[in-house]
Amino acid sequence: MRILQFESSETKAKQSHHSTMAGNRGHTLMEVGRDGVAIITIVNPPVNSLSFDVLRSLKESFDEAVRRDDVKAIVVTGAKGKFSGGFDISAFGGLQEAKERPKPGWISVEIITDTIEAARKPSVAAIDGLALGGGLEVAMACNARLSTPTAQLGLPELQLGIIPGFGGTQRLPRLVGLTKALEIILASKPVKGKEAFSLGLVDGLASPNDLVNNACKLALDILGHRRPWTASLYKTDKLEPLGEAREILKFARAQARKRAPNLHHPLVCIDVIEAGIAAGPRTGLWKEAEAFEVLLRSDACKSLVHVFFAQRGTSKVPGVTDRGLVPRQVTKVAILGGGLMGSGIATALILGNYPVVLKEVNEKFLDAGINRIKANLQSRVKKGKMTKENFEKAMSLVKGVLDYESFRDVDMVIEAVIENVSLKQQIFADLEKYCPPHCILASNTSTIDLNLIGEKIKSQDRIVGAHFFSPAHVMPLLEIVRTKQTSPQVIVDVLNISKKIKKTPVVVGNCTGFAVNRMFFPYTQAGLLLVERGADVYQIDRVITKFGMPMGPFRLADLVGFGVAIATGMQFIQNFPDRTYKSMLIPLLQEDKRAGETTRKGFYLYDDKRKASPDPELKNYVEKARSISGVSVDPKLTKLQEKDIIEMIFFPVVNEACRVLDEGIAVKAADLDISAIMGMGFPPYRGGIIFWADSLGSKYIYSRLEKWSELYGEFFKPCAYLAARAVKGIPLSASVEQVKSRM
Ligand SMILES: NC(=O)c1ccc[n+]([C@@H]2O[C@H](COP(=O)([O-])OP(=O)(O)OC[C@H]3O[C@@H](n4cnc5c(N)ncnc54)[C@H](O)[C@@H]3O)[C@@H](O)[C@H]2O)c1
Ligand SMILES: *[C@@H]1O[C@H](CO)[C@@H](O)[C@H](O)[C@H]1NC(C)=O
Ligand SMILES: *[C@@H]1O[C@H](CO)[C@@H](O)[C@H](O)[C@H]1NC(C)=O
Ligand SMILES: *[C@@H]1O[C@H](CO)[C@@H](O)[C@H](O)[C@H]1NC(C)=O
Ligand SMILES: CC(=O)N[C@H]1CO[C@H](CO)[C@@H](O)[C@@H]1O
Repeated sequence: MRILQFESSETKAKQSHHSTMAGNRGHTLMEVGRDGVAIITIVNPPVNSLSFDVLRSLKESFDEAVRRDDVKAIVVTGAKGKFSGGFDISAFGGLQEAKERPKPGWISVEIITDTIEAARKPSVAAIDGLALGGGLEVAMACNARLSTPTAQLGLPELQLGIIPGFGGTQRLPRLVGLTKALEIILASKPVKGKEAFSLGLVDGLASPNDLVNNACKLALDILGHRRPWTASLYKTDKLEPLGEAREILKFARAQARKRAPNLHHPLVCIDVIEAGIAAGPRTGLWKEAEAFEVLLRSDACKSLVHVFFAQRGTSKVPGVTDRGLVPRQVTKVAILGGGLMGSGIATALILGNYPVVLKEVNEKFLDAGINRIKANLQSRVKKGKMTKENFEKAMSLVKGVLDYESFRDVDMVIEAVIENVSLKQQIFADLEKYCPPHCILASNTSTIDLNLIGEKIKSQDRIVGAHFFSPAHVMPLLEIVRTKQTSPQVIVDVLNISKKIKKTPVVVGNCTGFAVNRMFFPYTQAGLLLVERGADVYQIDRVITKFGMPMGPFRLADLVGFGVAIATGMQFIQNFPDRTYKSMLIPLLQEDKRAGETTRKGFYLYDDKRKASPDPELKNYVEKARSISGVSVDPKLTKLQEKDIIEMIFFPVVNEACRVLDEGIAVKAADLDISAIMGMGFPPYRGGIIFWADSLGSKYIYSRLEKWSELYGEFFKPCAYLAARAVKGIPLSASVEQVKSRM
């Protein structure tokens, strides 16, 4: 191992402090070893993100390294085992509002290209942990790269509505070829060090301990012409000839349009890459800088940056996670019920490395449950997401049982049996008997009141809802449902588990449908109301899909199945009679054995491959439903504009979301944004349900709903929460305190 020897007279560690902005956000450190290699370390915890301060300091360190006679070569690395997580995302807001706007090209041309890549001394990036976004772009500007086999390298910028802005669109294709570069950039998918090496993105691999040492040697080898001194920007050997490149780009454009027809920035990214190939990398760099500036201020970028922070903010719950509580160790989890839900939850847990006990009522059901888990895992093996070896390991974490004997040392139980109150009450009484006193008692119930379930037992502070979405091992959201009695410790514990099993948690209160299903109940309801008054089922679904939802309300009802749809409908009618629209359309279809996709007939007809097509017969059912309701066709609603359809379907959803906030079911508006995106597939580039609503304005939404409630009834009536914000013209995301302060 290389020991850095420092002589205080010769070697001065340099720390830059540029405080032009409020506070200092990171810096670089430079140390020069006896071998004459300057090691520049990026320091900005937790992920060494590239703030303006870091970038300025990086330039200064490079300038100094080039100037100093005792420096022969340069190594760039990141502090504490992480190269860099990329451009500081929290600085986006400042850039968008032009608080700090550096001149275009200051970073990508002046620093990355003309300072780092053009330095008269060779530089090597030593990459451990992660080199993402701007981090990888800095690394690509060095003359060579070494990484650890497990480091993550990628350009995830498109996920944030922008394109790589520090030369990534130009250098990545030149290092790994166009096809692979497009794959990495368009899918925002990082590659591991090992793969990066096989692609030519890095020039060698090293263990974390040898990394910097080997990088220094490599830098000196480059200086001594034993290894090539390469500027990535001018490499051409990996780049396809222009004609071939144009074909690849054409294909990529078609793919991008198909995958996300509403997104513009992936196409801009492809254009910028093409500009560099056709007119040279320097031109490409300037195109990239221009496009970056424009995209940074786009609605998609603002929305996606909001989502980035909102997603990380769901696990911050006032009054719960700010008390200094430490999550307790959970080493073993029991699951009751090996049905669709139970086996999905078990799969999610073993994927998170938790040993699981699965209890069923008899051998037959137990076998079926275990087999479902097996099938879930096998499908991952098939997709290449899991090795055969890890499959065996995962299966060994499950133990099937028929009694409560092995519940004596479990730390958490998740109940996922059929929805039957007296059965669930019996189960919770048994659990209290068999499980240790600290054990968390969770239920996957969607419709039954948790307080009712816990009524018969003493340990109500241990009861919590864990509402997974189906299929539980695939869907990313977990609603953690607390009652008034649930202890903060239990919530902190479940938050910790949800992260380990890679779910995004939202903590919600107890109400019919919790946050997601309650907010989206009016989605189908509004559709039914419009159809009974003359709108077209298939047009509604088309417009809503074009807006960005994975499915319109009718295709979704088919997927869920009318049995479930009617059952949940009843719940809502009971709990919110003032605003449920009672249509007979779904019951009429159900009566005729058209119960949705599983019966191959619902609003659509389904072929062998479950492809949906419109059914001309549907209009007969619509007419029948109409005559039962006694409503007549409104000519205005037969020729709605797309904008009207979108608003008439989603404003009732927004209205219900406002009630969810008003009742304290969700603790903050951003949590509902994430719930809508991860629970219902609301398009993230619109920022989530409330963020989108606020882009239209509370006043506008209120006035539209008010008008429709006069025309079409209570269903549209704007709630008090919405009214209070509309009156003052302030956002729906404004808290009660914020509304008060605007008096
Ligand atoms: N510049 C880019 O184009 C770009 C795009 C996506 C992600 N990233 C970076 O990659 C990192 C890892 O991504 P992930 O999805 O695995 O996230 P993650 O949630 O795993 O993030 C890891 C850590 O980064 C912290 N973090 C969050 N926001 C940050 C910010 N603005 N600046 C610095 N640190 C922040 C988090 O608190 C967390 O501890 C992100 O934190 C982000 O800095 C950069
Ligand atoms: C869970 O809690 C433990 C402490 O009990 C902590 O060490 C760990 O980092 C937490 N995990 C996550 C994913 O937050
Ligand atoms: C609910 O569970 C109880 C207790 O196990 C049982 O007696 C009853 O028949 C069940 N009810 C329904 C509707 O399945
Ligand atoms: C829980 O939700 C149910 C159904 O809406 C309701 O009847 C009950 O009062 C709620 N309990 C609490 C404590 O909020
Ligand atoms: C909300 C929820 O997931 N409920 C499920 C609990 O588990 C049973 C048994 O698998 C399902 O039938 C419920 O739908």
